[in-house]
This record gives sequence, structure tokens and C-alpha cells, in this order.
Amino acid sequence: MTRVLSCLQPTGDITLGNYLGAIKHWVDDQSSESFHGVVDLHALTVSVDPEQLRARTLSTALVLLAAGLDPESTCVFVQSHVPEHAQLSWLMTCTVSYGELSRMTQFKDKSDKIGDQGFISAGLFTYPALMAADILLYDAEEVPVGDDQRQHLEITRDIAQRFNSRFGDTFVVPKAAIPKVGARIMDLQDPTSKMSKSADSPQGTVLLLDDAKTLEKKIKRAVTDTDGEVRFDPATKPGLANLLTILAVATGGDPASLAEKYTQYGPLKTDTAAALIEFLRPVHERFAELQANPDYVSKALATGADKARAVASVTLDRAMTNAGLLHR
Ligand code: AQP
Repeated sequence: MTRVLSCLQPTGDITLGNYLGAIKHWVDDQSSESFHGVVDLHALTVSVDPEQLRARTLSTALVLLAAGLDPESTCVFVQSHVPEHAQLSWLMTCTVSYGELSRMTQFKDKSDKIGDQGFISAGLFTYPALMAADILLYDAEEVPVGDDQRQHLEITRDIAQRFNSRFGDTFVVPKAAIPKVGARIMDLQDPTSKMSKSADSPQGTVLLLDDAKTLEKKIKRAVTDTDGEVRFDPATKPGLANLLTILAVATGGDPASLAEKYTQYGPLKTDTAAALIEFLRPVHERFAELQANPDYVSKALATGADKARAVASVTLDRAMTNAGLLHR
């Protein structure tokens, strides 16, 4: 069985992009070798209200369980409950170079957004080291992620290989598993930008927990183009391609074949909204059930933290020993 790890940041409300690009695949492929975390330490790299962070961490964990991760077999945990992440992160910080960190597009994008006058934390610069620790602690062979995470996987592989060549075989070098359809869901109002939790685009961002009416309104108002021809062409018709992709994932079809069934944009939007509402209904129902059962959620997270620590502590110990740190 393949050891799998992938995580989610509690940086905002979970989007349809997070679900289609990542969470759905975690649920479909889950096993006793799957580890999925809510990485709350990453959310501290930008300023955030403590109460809001706590609430988002809990609701993100709830979403993972509502989506169908089974905490009896799959390990579902909160990153800060597993101190090994922060500990290994220092070793990773000392294994990655300033130059490599400077080339990360997420640092450039997020620091540009904050601007020269704002507070750019050192954590926003060094977070790839923490992310490498998140992955390498679990000896993960595969990391199922959306397309935006390619650069993070590359730097993690580079860090693992460098550490292994300096200190001997310590880490499994992981590879990314990126879905064929739905790996990059775009903003409905700006289909050349990725749909994102922290983007300031309320009409362009479909939230996983949007009610049916809101969802329908957002899909129907999605930006398309004016040539009126229905075909799957992400380069020249990104808005339409995005809708066809959403419809394809919701119905288990293929975007190019689905395009052949339509001659007008209106019916495509109507069908996409209807399919999406049905597709998300079970997640909404389960989320409401779990909200009413906080004991179940806290027990699941406590079990997840114990299971995660049992694996992570062994890897951390191996890495510390190989790097030359003295045993107590
Ligand atoms: N638009 C997307 N399409 C497909 N997959 C996506 N993912 C994110 N956006 C899309 C995938 O969701 C997983 C969790 O992402 P994350 O929480 O680690 O952070 P992210 O990739 O930076 O996601 P966001 O929503 O854009 O968050 P913010 O706004 O905080 O930066 C990952 O597997 C990701 O690929």
C-alpha cells in the first residue's frame, strides 16, 4: 500500500478548487497508509486573528471528515498537535538555501500582496522548509495535490535528496500525484487566476459549503466569452473550459466530450450548477451532522494526533541522529 500525505491550510473557507483538486482524491484513495493534516502553523505566516484561526482550523478538520475521510483508518490530524513538524522544520531550514527560497513564487506573490509598508514575516519566506518537514516526517511516497503545488514538491524532493546525500539515507523522496481533470479550478470571475481561499473574489470563488442558491448564482454569472461556440479550449476559452471541467468532475465525465453535447452557454451553466449541487449535497449533510457532534470531531483529532506522532517521532529521531545531534 502506498504511503500518502497531503494537507490543507486553514487560511479561509474551503473552496471548490481545494475539494476537486485535492480533498476528493484523498477521500477516494484513502487507506490506513493515508495521512491528512490541517496545517495551522502555516496559517501563522500572515497575520491572523487567533479566534479566527482556531475556528478555521476546526471547520477545516470538519470539512475533511464531512467529505468522507474515515478517522478509524485514515489519519486526520492538526499540525500543531504534532510538535515533530516544528522540530524537523529547523533541520529542513538548514538544508534549503536562501536562493531556493527566494525563487518560490508563493513568497513573491504573497509578499507583493502585503506590500513594502506591510509586515512580511520570516515565516512567509521559510515556510517551504516547514512544508518539507510536513511531508518527509511520514515517509510519504505520494503527495496528492492540485497543480499549484508542483514547485513545493520539487523543493521538498531537492531538500530530501540533499539531506540524504549529506547524512546518509534518511528520507523517502516523495512524488506529486496530480489529477488529470480538476487539478486547477479557476476563479469564475477571472478564469486566468486560480480559485483560492484567500483571494478577494467572493463571486468568483465557489465555497464548498455555499448553499444551493448561492452556488447556482455564482455559476450562472461565471465569466465566459463572446464567440458563443462551446468547445473545450483552456488556452483561448478559459472560462468555458473551467465550467466544463467542473461539470466533468461532478458527473465523472470528460470535459472535451461534454462540450460536444452543448451548443449554447446557458444550458451548460444550468446543468453545471445542478450537477454541482447534487455532487456536494452529501458533504453538506454530513457537515451539519458533525457540527452537532463536537465530541466525535475532537476524539477523531486526538486519535489522529497520536497516530501521526507515532510515525513522525521515529522519522525525526532518525533525522536528528543522522545529522549529528546528541541523544539524551
Ligand atoms: N483552484 C484549485 N484547483 C485545484 N486544486 C487546488 N488547490 C488549491 N486551490 C486549487 C489544492 O488544494 C490543496 C490545499 O491547498 P492549501 O490549503 O495547502 O493551499 P493552496 O494550494 O495555496 O490553496 P488556496 O486555496 O489557494 O489557499 P491560499 O489562498 O491560502 O493560498 C492543495 O493540494 C492545492 O493544490
